[in-house]
Amino acid sequence: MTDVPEAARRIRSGDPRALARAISRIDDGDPAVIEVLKALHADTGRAHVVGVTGPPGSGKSTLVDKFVREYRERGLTVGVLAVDPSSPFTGGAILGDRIRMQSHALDEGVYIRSLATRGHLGGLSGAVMEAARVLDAAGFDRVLIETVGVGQSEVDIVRLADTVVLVSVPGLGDDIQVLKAGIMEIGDVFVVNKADRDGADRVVREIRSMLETALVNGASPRALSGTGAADRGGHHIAFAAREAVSSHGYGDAHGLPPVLKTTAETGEGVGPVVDSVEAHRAALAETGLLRERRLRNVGYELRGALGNRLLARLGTPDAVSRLDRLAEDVVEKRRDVYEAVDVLFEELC
Ligand SMILES: Nc1nc2c(ncn2[C@@H]2O[C@H](COP(=O)(O)OP(=O)(O)OP(=O)(O)O)[C@@H](O)[C@H]2O)c(=O)[nH]1
Ligand SMILES: [Mg+2]
Repeated sequence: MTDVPEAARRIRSGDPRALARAISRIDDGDPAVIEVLKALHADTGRAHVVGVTGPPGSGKSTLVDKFVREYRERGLTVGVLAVDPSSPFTGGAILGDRIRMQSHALDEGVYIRSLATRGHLGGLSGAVMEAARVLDAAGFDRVLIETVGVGQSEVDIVRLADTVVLVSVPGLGDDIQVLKAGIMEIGDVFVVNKADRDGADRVVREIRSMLETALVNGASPRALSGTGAADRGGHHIAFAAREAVSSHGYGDAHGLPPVLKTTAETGEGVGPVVDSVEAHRAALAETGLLRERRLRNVGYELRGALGNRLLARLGTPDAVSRLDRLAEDVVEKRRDVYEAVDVLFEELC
């Protein structure tokens, strides 16, 4: 049994053991944690959530480690979630992450945790959202979420974060194409890491020209402002509110989001990235887009949660046999598919 008020109190006070416990329960999909999350709800919404995504091995963890340092120097506290959806492949990386984490181990203003999200009902993004809320309630000023940007996970981070840092590296060849396809919807701050390698300037130019092309091709403020464009992200504040944006130093004079080079290993270039994230944060707040973005993200979350609940109901023995009987009805031509769905929907909702 969990003493809910006590667990919530300890989380609010930032007790690392209470944080670890709650996040483990989220990770394991233990429904008992829901009461704790409910008790914390009123304490959430203060942290700025920054998603860091990009291809495997692009240096995200190294960068995040440097972001943490930079934020600590600026007097801000930081919670970090490293999402590891496919442990067989990233086992080594997790080990590397552990070593990096140790440099902050004695700092109370930092909490770092990886998430494997075994069997969470709400899927990966549901668990990450919940864990981020726990860190938010614990009072961390910034919550950084690292996810590997492959396929859908890039999109997921857009649905979780207030600001998305998209990391790329020189020498990936075709991967820039992958980036191209989703680039407009994803990044608020573009980082080309491993700038110590050949080709970084070329990648910067390529990203800039893609963003410019997108701007010229009618990336209208309306379509990108977050209203009426639910699925395309509504992400580019730079396109959406240029005056407010430039007054905060986010983006350039043409309304393009920043594209910056870093060498995460040495920390070179990291300060300006954090400046850009902070400028984006200020601009979001100023223009009202922060609220819009959060409304949209919670909308996704609600839809996902409802879908999961319905799926869970479909999995009960009663529902399974009902479904089997309806399938029989369809095959025997007693009902058509649409009628069968109507019946199921009526019974389940
Ligand atoms: N040359 C160079 N290597 C770097 C730089 N940043 C990171 N690396 C190296 O790139 C490798 C991967 O770095 P990580 O930080 O683990 O990359 P990641 O994106 O977190 O990797 P996954 O989480 O496995 O996707 C490590 O060997 C780092 O030391 C950099 O700026 N320059
Ligand atoms: Mg990593």
